[in-house]
Amino acid sequence: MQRARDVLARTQEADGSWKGDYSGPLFLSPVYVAGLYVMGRAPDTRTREGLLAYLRHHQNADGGWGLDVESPSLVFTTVLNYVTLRLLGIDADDPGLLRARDWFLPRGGPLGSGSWGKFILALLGLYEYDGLAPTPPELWLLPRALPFHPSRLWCHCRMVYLPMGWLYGRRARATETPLLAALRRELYPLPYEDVDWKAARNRVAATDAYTPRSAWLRAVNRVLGIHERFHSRRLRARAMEESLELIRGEDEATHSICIGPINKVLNAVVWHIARPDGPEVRAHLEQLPDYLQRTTEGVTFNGYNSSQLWDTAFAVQALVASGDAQARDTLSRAARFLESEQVLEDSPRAARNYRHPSRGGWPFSTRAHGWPISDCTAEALKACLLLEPLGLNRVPRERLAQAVEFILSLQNRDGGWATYERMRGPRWLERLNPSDVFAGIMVDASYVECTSACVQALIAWRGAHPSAPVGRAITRGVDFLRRTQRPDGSWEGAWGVCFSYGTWFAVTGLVAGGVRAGDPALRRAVRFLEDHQREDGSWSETVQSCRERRWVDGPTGHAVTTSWALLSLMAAGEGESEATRRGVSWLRARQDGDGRWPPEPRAGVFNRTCAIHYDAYLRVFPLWALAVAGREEHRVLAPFQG
Ligand code: LAN
Repeated sequence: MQRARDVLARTQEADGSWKGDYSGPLFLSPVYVAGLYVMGRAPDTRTREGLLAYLRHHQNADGGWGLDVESPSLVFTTVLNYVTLRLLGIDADDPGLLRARDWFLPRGGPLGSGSWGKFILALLGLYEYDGLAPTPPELWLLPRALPFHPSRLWCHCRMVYLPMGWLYGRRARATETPLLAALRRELYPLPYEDVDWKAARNRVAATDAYTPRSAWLRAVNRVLGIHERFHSRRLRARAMEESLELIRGEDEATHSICIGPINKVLNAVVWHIARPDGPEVRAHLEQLPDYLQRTTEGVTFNGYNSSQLWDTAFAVQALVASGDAQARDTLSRAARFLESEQVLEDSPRAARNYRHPSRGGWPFSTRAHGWPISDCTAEALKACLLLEPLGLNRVPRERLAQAVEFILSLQNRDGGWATYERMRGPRWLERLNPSDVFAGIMVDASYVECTSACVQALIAWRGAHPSAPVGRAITRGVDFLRRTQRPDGSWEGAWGVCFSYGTWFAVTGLVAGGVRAGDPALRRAVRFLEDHQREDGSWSETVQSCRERRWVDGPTGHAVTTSWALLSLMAAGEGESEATRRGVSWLRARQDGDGRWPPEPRAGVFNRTCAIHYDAYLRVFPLWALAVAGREEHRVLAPFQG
């Protein structure tokens, strides 16, 4: 534990946070490079070389690229990364590119790509807009009360489709160059002129069709296609203005960082076209490098501007569990970071921009990012409340109370919590998911992770302020956790891999909520985990679990999975069991001499298909599990237990 604590202390940033690699997806760098190209720009030499090295490193043996660095090849990412290498100056007869072409041509090239790939190619002039499912900006002008108004979509989804709608309305297209003309010849299995674009709308290769297009979606696309043929110009102009205004709102609320990597780039392209060389473009270009990540394998585009707040909140909890006396300096610097990153006001013109009030919340990365999240707020609040009795918390009481208000304002009618907002749209909207490659992107629904974190934070708050009116919210949250247990005793995680992650949240949430060891729900969870323990005492789960929605082991044990399993077992009252003892021995034996655990597959995921790297998890969760195992009372949140 001491060595693991030292590793955390050594890797802390000057501002008190932990800032690490948040890479993994392989569709983000292409959006970045394509966006720059449309804007008549290119990455600087060092970045260019890094991007090339990274893409070369992560080309699969079959010649393609996966959705993420661990996934089998998709047409979407193979075609986009092929184009990226070409835009960065690699020749078409490069052996790596020849292998890529051999992989994607039999699958139709761009014609087989998931829909977002087609859109980026259209922007580059490598695909015709006629071959896209329409994304008319007029949807924003529909009455807000309609269940499918875009403001009801999950914020990440609506913020991607907002600039897409504007760019679609404009039929935006890069200035023609000889390279683009050559690419149109290289990418397709038939001459570009002979492509049947209408038919191409409905085409998608089997590798890219994770979420099949429903009959509903096909019908909606037909209606939108008819609208596109006959739409009124005046209405289009108004819709374009409205979209641009909302894009401006997003830029203002996020200091041009934007909610995520895709709308970051697309908004920049929108401004490049709407106001070339205007102040908006300059502001965007200044923030773009925030998303670049230098790794030992080269340079890539991160999934967020950072994961700093999230990692810091967890690091604090692990360090406190391991004994604060040895980590006071580290904790005190972390406390300063937590203090400086709370969002203190609502975003500008919040209602106009369909934004939920933000005051009191914490974001995933930094305050400047401007989008606070339910569970990030909850984990930060838990961390502050743990620091309070140590005399290290710096967030004043009124501001902690605002965080509690923020959490309460986000509870859904089903008792659970979603991510950034309350659930706004009906569940059937998921049937209209047009992305092909992702699942669960349409509505922000309740998740076990967010719900557990919020329940635990409210319980911690009540521990410090017994008269706080949070009892009903807690009870409803606990009911939600109970209701979502699967028949096999597990919970399915949405943002980490997968059942071990979900079960850790659910069990610790239930136990914090007063559910006692021996309760049938906990007993079933314990049985589930014991059933998945490996011969050597470890647990192992891969992102394939999320894709297939059943537990899939990796070839070796994983320290992060093992830690989640152990933390669950100990919280459920199994601190002295044989399974726990064997798991702890495995975890200890796995630690290196310098206090680290060896690298292992990615433990983060989103939208059920894409793996993402949480750099701090390997430093935080094993320490946390060992810390709890070393205590007499194997409790996870000793001070708060309800
Ligand atoms: C994230 C990052 C943080 C994450 C947690 C807070 C850990 C989670 O508990 C709730 C969901 C959330 C906020 C989350 C949602 C999906 C995100 C935003 C990401 C995984 C980071 C990147 C991903 C985003 C959707 C990537 C862009 C792709 C699209 C499909 C729009």
